[in-house]
Amino acid sequence: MKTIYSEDHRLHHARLELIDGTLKPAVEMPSRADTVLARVREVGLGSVDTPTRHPRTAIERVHAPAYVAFLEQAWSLWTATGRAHDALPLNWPIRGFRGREPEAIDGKLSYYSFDAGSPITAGTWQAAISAVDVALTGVDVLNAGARSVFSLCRPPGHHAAADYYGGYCFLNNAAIAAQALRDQGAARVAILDVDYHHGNGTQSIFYERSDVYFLSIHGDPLQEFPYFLGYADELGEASGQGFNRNYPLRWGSGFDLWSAALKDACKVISDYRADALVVSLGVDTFEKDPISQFKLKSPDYLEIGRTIAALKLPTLFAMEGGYAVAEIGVNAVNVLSGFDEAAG
Ligand code: OKP
Ligand code: ZN
Repeated sequence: MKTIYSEDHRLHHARLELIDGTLKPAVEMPSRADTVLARVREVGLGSVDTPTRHPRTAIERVHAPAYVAFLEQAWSLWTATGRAHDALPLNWPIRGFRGREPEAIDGKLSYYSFDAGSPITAGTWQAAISAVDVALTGVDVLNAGARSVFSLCRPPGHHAAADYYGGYCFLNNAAIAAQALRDQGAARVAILDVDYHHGNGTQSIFYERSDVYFLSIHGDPLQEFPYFLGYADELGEASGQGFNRNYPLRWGSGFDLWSAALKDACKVISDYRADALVVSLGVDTFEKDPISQFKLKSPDYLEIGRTIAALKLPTLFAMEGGYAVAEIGVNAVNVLSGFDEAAG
């Protein structure tokens, strides 16, 4: 399959993130994408193409225009206050606070985020819109008739909702791709999120809709980030009732439990009669991932790809997490190779 990749991901390079109560080097780093691209080339997965620029309207089909404008301006507002280091928020409006957007940039960072672990840097906006172009160019490849495509997005997107960022995610690449597939003719789109963390942003974007079915396999929110969404009883609301599925798994879960969840999710997708599939491809389920607690092994990723291919759907893989940098290439590309092998 073809890979879509942009060098612009490098423009987002956070120095430090707040983790475990201290500032540590950010785990969501440019070398992650470099390792995946190197592996794509090493195995000869297919051609590597540069994305084309897409109109901002595709982003605003998913994200609130005021939020997109905030992301575009955040760095210049932050540096206008005399700071040259990466921008982080420090407090949030919990129960009883007002939901009004402040004028001050520090207040805006709080208003538009849900964690203190997602630095905004000088190039975050440019990198984020390029990652969207990587996803939307993947949609173009599918619409031109390809069976599958790999959008090597960075920064990731699945934690970003219509109007907030967090979890290293700013614009929701997978959601924007799914919406573009809908807008370009697919009646029903399924999004399968296999990242270790719950795709809270994607779930919330489509929670009241029946035309995009969201399914996620992830660390149990009782134990794992983002903690406040991702339970099994979240089944969708209003018109979206019955079109959302979560598979929370406890810390320490291995491929036996994980693949049973995947098989159930694939049955649901098959019964839904989706026209296209978007896979939020995180490989932080790996046993050696530095911030995660599942126990998947490298060969398991081949099997994931084969299982997804059995759905026989046009499939867009959008890169999400995976922080064991040495193995992220092998693991991500194993999914794609397993898919290609089974798709024939
Ligand atoms: C982004 B993606 C770990 C702290 C977690 C945020 C994780 C964001 C993951 N103890 N901080 O879903 O891979
Ligand atoms: Zn993750």
